[in-house]
Amino acid sequence: MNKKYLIVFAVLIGLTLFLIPYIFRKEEAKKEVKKSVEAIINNSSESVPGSKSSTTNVNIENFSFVPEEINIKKGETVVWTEKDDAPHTVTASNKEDFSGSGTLLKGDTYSFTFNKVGSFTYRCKFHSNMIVVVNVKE
Ligand SMILES: [Cu+2]
Repeated sequence: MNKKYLIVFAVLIGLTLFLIPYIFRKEEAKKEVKKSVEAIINNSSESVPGSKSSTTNVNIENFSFVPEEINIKKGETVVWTEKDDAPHTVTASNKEDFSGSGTLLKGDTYSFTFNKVGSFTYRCKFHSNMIVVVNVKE
Protein backbone atom coordinates (compact mmCIF):
# COMPACT_ATOMS: atom_id res chain seq x y z
CA MET A 1 0.00 0.00 0.00
CA ASN A 2 2.59 2.54 1.12
CA LYS A 3 4.84 1.70 -1.79
CA LYS A 4 2.02 2.45 -4.26
CA TYR A 5 1.48 5.89 -2.75
CA LEU A 6 5.19 6.55 -2.84
CA ILE A 7 5.36 5.68 -6.52
CA VAL A 8 2.37 7.89 -7.33
CA PHE A 9 3.91 10.71 -5.32
CA ALA A 10 7.24 10.32 -7.08
CA VAL A 11 5.56 10.34 -10.48
CA LEU A 12 3.63 13.50 -9.60
CA ILE A 13 6.79 15.29 -8.48
CA GLY A 14 8.56 14.15 -11.60
CA LEU A 15 5.74 15.46 -13.79
CA THR A 16 5.68 18.79 -12.00
CA LEU A 17 9.43 19.26 -12.39
CA PHE A 18 9.11 18.25 -16.01
CA LEU A 19 6.33 20.77 -16.70
CA ILE A 20 7.80 23.80 -14.88
CA PRO A 21 10.18 24.81 -17.71
CA TYR A 22 7.31 24.61 -20.21
CA ILE A 23 5.05 26.83 -18.10
CA PHE A 24 7.92 29.26 -17.63
CA ARG A 25 8.68 29.33 -21.35
CA LYS A 26 5.04 30.01 -22.16
CA GLU A 27 5.16 33.11 -19.91
CA GLU A 28 8.35 34.24 -21.61
CA ALA A 29 6.74 33.81 -25.01
CA LYS A 30 3.77 35.91 -23.91
CA LYS A 31 6.14 38.68 -22.79
CA GLU A 32 7.92 38.56 -26.15
CA VAL A 33 4.62 38.91 -28.01
CA LYS A 34 3.64 41.85 -25.78
CA LYS A 35 6.99 43.53 -26.46
CA SER A 36 6.65 43.22 -30.21
CA VAL A 37 3.07 44.49 -30.14
CA GLU A 38 4.20 47.52 -28.14
CA ALA A 39 7.00 48.11 -30.64
CA ILE A 40 4.50 48.09 -33.50
CA ILE A 41 2.25 50.55 -31.65
CA ASN A 42 5.17 52.89 -30.90
CA ASN A 43 6.39 52.81 -34.48
CA SER A 44 2.97 53.52 -35.90
CA SER A 45 2.58 56.61 -33.72
CA GLU A 46 5.70 58.20 -35.11
CA SER A 47 4.86 60.76 -37.70
CA VAL A 48 6.53 60.80 -41.06
CA PRO A 49 8.09 64.24 -41.67
CA GLY A 50 6.57 66.10 -44.58
CA SER A 51 3.70 63.66 -44.88
CA LYS A 52 0.28 65.12 -44.32
CA SER A 53 -1.68 61.93 -44.77
CA SER A 54 -0.08 59.81 -42.05
CA THR A 55 -2.20 58.16 -39.44
CA THR A 56 -1.66 57.34 -35.81
CA ASN A 57 -3.31 54.29 -34.33
CA VAL A 58 -4.73 54.19 -30.84
CA ASN A 59 -6.03 50.93 -29.43
CA ILE A 60 -8.80 50.77 -26.89
CA GLU A 61 -7.99 47.78 -24.73
CA ASN A 62 -8.27 46.71 -21.09
CA PHE A 63 -10.26 49.84 -20.30
CA SER A 64 -7.57 52.21 -21.51
CA PHE A 65 -6.39 54.04 -24.60
CA VAL A 66 -2.99 52.82 -25.82
CA PRO A 67 -0.90 54.96 -26.03
CA GLU A 68 -2.27 57.38 -23.44
CA GLU A 69 -0.71 60.49 -24.98
CA ILE A 70 -0.02 61.12 -28.63
CA ASN A 71 1.97 63.78 -30.41
CA ILE A 72 0.99 64.41 -34.00
CA LYS A 73 1.30 67.05 -36.67
CA LYS A 74 -1.49 69.19 -38.05
CA GLY A 75 -3.41 67.32 -40.74
CA GLU A 76 -2.75 63.88 -39.33
CA THR A 77 -5.50 61.36 -38.74
CA VAL A 78 -5.94 59.39 -35.56
CA VAL A 79 -7.63 56.01 -35.87
CA TRP A 80 -9.04 54.46 -32.73
CA THR A 81 -9.65 50.69 -32.76
CA GLU A 82 -11.91 49.14 -30.15
CA LYS A 83 -10.46 45.84 -28.91
CA ASP A 84 -12.37 45.38 -25.68
CA ASP A 85 -15.46 43.30 -25.08
CA ALA A 86 -16.87 46.24 -23.13
CA PRO A 87 -18.32 49.18 -25.08
CA HIS A 88 -16.33 52.44 -25.11
CA THR A 89 -16.48 55.85 -26.72
CA VAL A 90 -14.04 58.46 -27.95
CA THR A 91 -15.58 61.64 -26.61
CA ALA A 92 -13.90 65.04 -26.79
CA SER A 93 -13.89 66.94 -23.50
CA ASN A 94 -14.73 70.05 -25.46
CA LYS A 95 -17.33 69.22 -28.09
CA GLU A 96 -16.02 72.02 -30.30
CA ASP A 97 -12.71 70.14 -30.66
CA PHE A 98 -14.13 67.18 -32.54
CA SER A 99 -17.41 65.40 -32.84
CA GLY A 100 -16.36 62.14 -31.19
CA SER A 101 -17.55 58.61 -31.79
CA GLY A 102 -20.75 56.94 -30.81
CA THR A 103 -20.59 53.72 -28.81
CA LEU A 104 -17.81 51.52 -30.13
CA LEU A 105 -18.03 47.75 -29.94
CA LYS A 106 -15.23 45.23 -30.44
CA GLY A 107 -13.76 45.62 -33.93
CA ASP A 108 -15.18 49.10 -34.53
CA THR A 109 -12.96 52.00 -35.52
CA TYR A 110 -13.33 55.75 -35.31
CA SER A 111 -11.06 58.24 -37.03
CA PHE A 112 -10.59 61.98 -36.90
CA THR A 113 -8.23 64.30 -38.75
CA PHE A 114 -6.80 67.05 -36.54
CA ASN A 115 -6.50 70.24 -38.58
CA LYS A 116 -6.05 72.59 -35.64
CA VAL A 117 -2.96 73.05 -33.51
CA GLY A 118 -3.39 72.51 -29.79
CA SER A 119 -3.93 69.94 -27.06
CA PHE A 120 -7.15 68.00 -27.25
CA THR A 121 -8.41 65.90 -24.39
CA TYR A 122 -10.77 63.04 -24.96
CA ARG A 123 -12.18 60.31 -22.77
CA CYS A 124 -14.58 57.41 -22.70
CA LYS A 125 -18.12 58.47 -21.87
CA PHE A 126 -18.70 55.30 -19.84
CA HIS A 127 -15.38 55.17 -17.97
CA SER A 128 -14.26 58.61 -16.82
CA ASN A 129 -10.78 57.33 -15.86
CA MET A 130 -10.07 56.58 -19.54
CA ILE A 131 -8.59 59.91 -20.57
CA VAL A 132 -6.01 60.89 -23.18
CA VAL A 133 -4.40 63.99 -24.68
CA VAL A 134 -3.71 64.51 -28.37
CA ASN A 135 -1.00 67.15 -28.91
CA VAL A 136 -1.18 68.65 -32.39
CA LYS A 137 1.76 70.70 -33.63
CA GLU A 138 2.50 72.59 -36.86
CU1 LIG B 1 -14.93 52.87 -21.75
